[in-house]
Amino acid sequence: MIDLRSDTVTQPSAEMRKVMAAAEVGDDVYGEDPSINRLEERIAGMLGKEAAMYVPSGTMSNQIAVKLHTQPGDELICEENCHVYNLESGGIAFHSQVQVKAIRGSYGVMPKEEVLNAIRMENIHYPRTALLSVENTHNRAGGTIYPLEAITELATIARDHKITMHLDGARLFNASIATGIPAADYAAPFDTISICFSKGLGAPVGSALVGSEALIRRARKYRKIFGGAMRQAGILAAACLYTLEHNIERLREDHEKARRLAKGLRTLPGIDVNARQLQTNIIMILVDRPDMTAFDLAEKLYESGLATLAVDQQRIRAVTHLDVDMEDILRAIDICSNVVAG
Ligand code: TLP
Repeated sequence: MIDLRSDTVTQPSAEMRKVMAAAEVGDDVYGEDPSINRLEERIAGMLGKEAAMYVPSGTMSNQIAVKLHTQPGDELICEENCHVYNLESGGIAFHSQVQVKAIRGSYGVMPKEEVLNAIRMENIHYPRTALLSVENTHNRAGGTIYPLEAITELATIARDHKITMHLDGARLFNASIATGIPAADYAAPFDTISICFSKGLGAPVGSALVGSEALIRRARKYRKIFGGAMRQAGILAAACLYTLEHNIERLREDHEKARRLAKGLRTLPGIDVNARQLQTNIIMILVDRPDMTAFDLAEKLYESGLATLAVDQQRIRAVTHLDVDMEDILRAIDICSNVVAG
């Protein structure tokens, strides 16, 4: 099976497993796991922030960030298809009792006028606008990059209105590799950043929430409350450290594989890939055929040995990653071609 459902599906490599087996560990609830401490220091440094906290998932780091920046009854502004709002099981309401003002974006980018309009004035009837959340790269928009200029504009607006900013940077290194802009430059305007080691970087488990010393100290309390404080998890952190050493630069290979896949698929009747979405490792395959929906096509592809993810009636998501090579991509194109030809 060629698995293009997500870049979360990768297996730890033999070399990574060796590093994991040799990892120094300790009880992280006491702050005594050397591997976790090293990882936290390293990722904070890479993003130009003071501190970081290792957590089991990107969902947890996003949700802790929302909790950190808000009070019950507050409002959060985000793009309408973003992960934190749509794909975290209602966590914003469940954990933080916060409501969402969702803004329609273009390729994941919120028009700054809309963000300005969404900010609540001081009025007894209104919730307080507490947080602006940005996703870079944007998953559902097709791995699109949030341009640095657009982020800078948002930061000015947020500062003027005393609103904090969170970055869901699950795939921030993909943006950085694609544009050549250092991850720290993207991270600079944000109060907190969530980074995932278990997406394109290829670690089996874990994300980090990154920010100031003061925010991360408070975040550690929420991690405990959320049940995410782990013990000898340095064995996992060692794999994350390994990915920071070995797997960032190679993200460009994933982007190249995505472009190759798109090129092959575009030639098929009733199948298209929007060129503007083709910026990193996620491709949204547009299905416009009288004989099948995206769900039907994804099912047929699966039966033929290609796993993808239909996200709605018209779109299938395919994600390239380190466990598929160019040969797999060419085979994937063949499978699509045969299935579409019936
Ligand atoms: N995304 C997963 C699924 O949840 C859809 C995927 O396969 O892409 N932020 C972004 C932008 C994400 O794409 C994801 C995972 C998360 C946060 C959450 O990370 P995890 O799965 O570690 O909780």
